[in-house]
Amino acid sequence: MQITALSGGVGGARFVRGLLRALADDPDHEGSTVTVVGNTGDDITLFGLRVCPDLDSLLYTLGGGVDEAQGWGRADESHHVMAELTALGVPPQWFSLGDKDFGTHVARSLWLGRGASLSEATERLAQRWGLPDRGVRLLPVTDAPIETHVVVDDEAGGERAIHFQEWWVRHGAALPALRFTVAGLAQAAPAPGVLEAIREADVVLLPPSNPVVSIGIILGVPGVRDALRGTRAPVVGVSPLIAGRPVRGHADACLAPLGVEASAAGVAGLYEDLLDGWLVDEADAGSSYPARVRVRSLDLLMRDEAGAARIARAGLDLAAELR
Ligand code: GDP
Ligand code: FO1
Ligand code: CA
Repeated sequence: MQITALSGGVGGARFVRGLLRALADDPDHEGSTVTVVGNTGDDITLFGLRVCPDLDSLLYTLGGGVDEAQGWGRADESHHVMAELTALGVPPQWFSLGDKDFGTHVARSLWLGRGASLSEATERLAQRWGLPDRGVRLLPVTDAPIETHVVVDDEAGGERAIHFQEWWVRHGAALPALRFTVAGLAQAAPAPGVLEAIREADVVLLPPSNPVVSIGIILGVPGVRDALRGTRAPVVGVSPLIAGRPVRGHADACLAPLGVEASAAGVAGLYEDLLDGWLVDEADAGSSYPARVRVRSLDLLMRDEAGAARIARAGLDLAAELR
């Protein structure tokens, strides 16, 4: 079976790790392949290096090297390079990169600088993390450099755009977002294999990633929505909100400027006609959902890999019902 998942960083990576566990535990899914289309709107150039947070969360989580508590960055990290950059007064200091993490950014930037595409650089990193051996292919949604920016009020009664990471990390998403823009999106084509992975999938999964700045960015790359509308595969999503709140992070602050209710039903509406099935937490079983969407409720907390596998299995079961 060919499974395609669109994913952001921490939440998506944990879900995909559970999906791999569910597939490994089920003999019926012997030989299944998983293609993960990763969000690149979070990407940022720092200290002259290209940093791809969501791709790196996916690489480290699926490769077994992630700082489990954070869901991003490497386990057992040190920060000597950052300390030296701080001593040298080199900004920014609000985005903390670990020493091992710097290795990823130096290698990726070197390869890109020599003319490799982001897909090619990502493939080399995926090999280092053993993803092919796990039947996983990780594709950036596009090879074109895109960046999500957040438009906020400036002090003079006007507006200014800041990089998503500055809004999310430096300001903790506390500055009210007026709207999101994605620099470079109009020129962005889906990376090689992305549209085929959606069109030829047996199942397309939307993990409980941030619906606006993770899944939303992927859907905004020209061609992706049409491919999702055109695929014969059932599209099954997992709500990132439980009882009206994100499990972590600030997805509610991302939904507000879109005028979308911070709820499982609100997010289902945001995915509108793309969604065939929707997994919601038991707390949200009683809400009303778009008529065309088949809803299943279950405990939607991924407390550990087994919990994520349980949810992934429910998603595959719902997809089988919908096929
Ligand atoms: P990011 O790019 O690092 O922000 O990660 P994602 O966009 O992939 O996922 C972030 C989303 O995952 C947040 O909106 C969380 O609410 C959601 N999330 C994290 N853990 C869980 C969980 O255990 N269950 C569910 N349903 N959602 C979760
Ligand atoms: N998140 C933070 O809250 N603080 C940080 O200092 C930070 C550093 C960082 C470095 C590399 C990386 O790949 C991710 C990092 N993140 C940090 C998380 C990052 O903002 C999130 O993973 C997502 O991009 C948010 O959707
Ligand atoms: Ca992200």
